[in-house]
Amino acid sequence: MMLDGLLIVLALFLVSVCADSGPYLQSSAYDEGRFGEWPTETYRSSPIVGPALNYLQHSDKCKDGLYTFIAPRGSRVAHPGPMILDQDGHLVWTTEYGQSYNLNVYNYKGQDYLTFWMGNDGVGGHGEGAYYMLDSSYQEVYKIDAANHLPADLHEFHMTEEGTALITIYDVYPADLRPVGGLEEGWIWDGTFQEFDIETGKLLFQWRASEHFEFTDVIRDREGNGDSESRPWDFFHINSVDKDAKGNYLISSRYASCLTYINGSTGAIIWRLGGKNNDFEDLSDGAATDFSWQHHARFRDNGTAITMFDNASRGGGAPELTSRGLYLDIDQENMTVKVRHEYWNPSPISSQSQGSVQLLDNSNVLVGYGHVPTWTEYSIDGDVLCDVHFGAASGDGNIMSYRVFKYPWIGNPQTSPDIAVYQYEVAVSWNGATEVVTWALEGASSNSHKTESTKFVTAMPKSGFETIIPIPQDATHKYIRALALNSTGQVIGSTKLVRWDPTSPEPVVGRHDDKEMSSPVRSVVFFIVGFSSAVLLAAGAWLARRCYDSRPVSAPKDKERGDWQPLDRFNGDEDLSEGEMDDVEFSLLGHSRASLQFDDDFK
Ligand SMILES: *[C@@H]1O[C@H](CO)[C@@H](O)[C@H](O)[C@H]1NC(C)=O
Ligand SMILES: *[C@@H]1O[C@H](CO)[C@@H](O)[C@H](O)[C@H]1NC(C)=O
Ligand SMILES: *[C@@H]1O[C@H](CO)[C@@H](O)[C@H](O)[C@H]1NC(C)=O
Ligand SMILES: *[C@@H]1O[C@H](CO)[C@@H](O)[C@H](O)[C@H]1NC(C)=O
Ligand SMILES: CC(=O)N[C@H]1CO[C@H](CO)[C@@H](O)[C@@H]1O
Repeated sequence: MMLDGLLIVLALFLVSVCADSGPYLQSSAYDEGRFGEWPTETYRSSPIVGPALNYLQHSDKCKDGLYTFIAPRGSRVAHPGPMILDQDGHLVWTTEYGQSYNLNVYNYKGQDYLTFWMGNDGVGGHGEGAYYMLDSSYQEVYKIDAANHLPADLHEFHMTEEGTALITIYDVYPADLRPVGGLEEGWIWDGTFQEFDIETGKLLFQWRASEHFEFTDVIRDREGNGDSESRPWDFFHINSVDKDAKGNYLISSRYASCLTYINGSTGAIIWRLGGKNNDFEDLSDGAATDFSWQHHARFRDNGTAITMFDNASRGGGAPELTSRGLYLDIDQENMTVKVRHEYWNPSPISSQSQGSVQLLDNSNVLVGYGHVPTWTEYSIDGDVLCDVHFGAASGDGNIMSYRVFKYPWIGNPQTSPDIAVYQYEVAVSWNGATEVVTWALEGASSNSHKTESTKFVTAMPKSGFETIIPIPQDATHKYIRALALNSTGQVIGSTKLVRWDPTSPEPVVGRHDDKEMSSPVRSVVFFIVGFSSAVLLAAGAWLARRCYDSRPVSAPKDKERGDWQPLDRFNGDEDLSEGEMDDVEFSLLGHSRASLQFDDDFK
């Protein structure tokens, strides 16, 4: 049974595994940290570094054509930034934005946007920054700050049905802390949220926890904070905001271990679920209300249910308590709550911060484990379908993604593809392009850029982030370029025309120009229809044979690149000892080092 499963997985990955060397399958070497805490995928045509994943479980039921959206960060992530991965675990897009959070997709005015937070995340376990909205060509269209000159916090950016945005803010605010043994003139980080109009920035609603909560309502005590403006007490720790059809809000307070339902016109508390002032009768013997330090609370099923990530432990507090995804039925009339489903990882995870729960359209449930570099896709009933690591299980909290989501996505970058040619192989990639189905090589005798002088050489189906295309031994062209073809065989992009000399000891790399717009290419139906099937079949057979010969999937994947040299000196350095690794990473991170001073009780 197990073997059958493995064979199926092997077959699934056979083609896609070829160009990119990952993902790994049930690799203990990976989880023991033998490829480093942050195993990466490196490429020949691009200096971009992608994550290498380890699939502990895999099922066709997770193959829904959706993309996975993560923002890996932490001191061990060499090139942090938002990342899109395809359903086989290959990188689709990333840009080194730095430590970013909460990568999501929202449809706004008929267009899909990537949304994520960027800023200084070293401010007391939350952040001061802004949200960015990138369109399908990865251009920054909106940069969103909070209203009233407040900095946007990293924990929430949620768009409502009406096209307004909900964001969280941690505002330094004076407070009388005598009820909790503090000063009369003490200081707090006030848990604040706003709803505003994205287009105009007009503030529609603002709410502050200190106006509605007593300081004695929360679970976390002051822990030495609150005596000065430079060291406020984060008493509430707001970390999610949702809005229902009635116009009221659902917020999550990590430090009160409760969810609160808030009147959308007055801001008054309507009810609280969990924590010290729970208003619900728990029909599941406590299992529906004993959540703690939770994240990402969302109304579901038109307000009759709630999902959340129940961390169960905080900042190393109780590592024996296991985090779970939680799907609750709530009856707001009779004030009862019961567990509909729980989502438990097969190898118990105690995530000390962050995390998310997403209900997918096919009714699967995606749980992101926040502080732990894992995401798991469950059936609605809680059976594990796919269990994926994006950092070594032996790691120590240096790789995390605040939340993890899956969405459909179409990316048409404004850059053009990248190419590298060495001996009789071409490597080609196009950061962010989702519509490429086939790569076609063209040869030319000069680089005069006259398209009439280029001739078709060969073609390969796109596989992974980077596709390797063998050049036929009888080719005699002096110049080579690769054309990107979409599913209807039309050319949607072209690399530079690069010099090809199979006897050259150096690879030739043709990188796109960072500032360029789409390069002009012939917009005609290429050879692909008809002729293409023959090419694709031959290519597929070649690809399958090549993979089978060279890559025994059960063994730890070696990162041997033959005579190819990595473009970036960090690339392919997975064999460095731990000590050497530190130096490389920190010199690369350089400027962003200051923002890596995490609060010990982060998020
Ligand atoms: C919210 O407050 C308004 C104004 O006081 C009140 O009319 C309404 O019933 C409240 N809504 C809920 C759900 O309590
Ligand atoms: C959703 O809930 C609202 C308010 O409770 C109700 O008016 C509406 O009919 C519900 N919609 C659906 C589709 O059930
Ligand atoms: C509340 O309880 C009553 C009595 O058990 C029941 O008839 C009613 O349907 C319940 N309300 C909801 C919203 O389920
Ligand atoms: C392929 O690209 C062409 C040219 O951009 C476009 O007109 C066509 O709609 C694309 N085909 C698909 C299936 O997207
Ligand atoms: C599921 C789980 O482990 N729940 C725990 C959440 O935290 C509270 C308080 O620490 C525990 O009592 C629960 O057992």
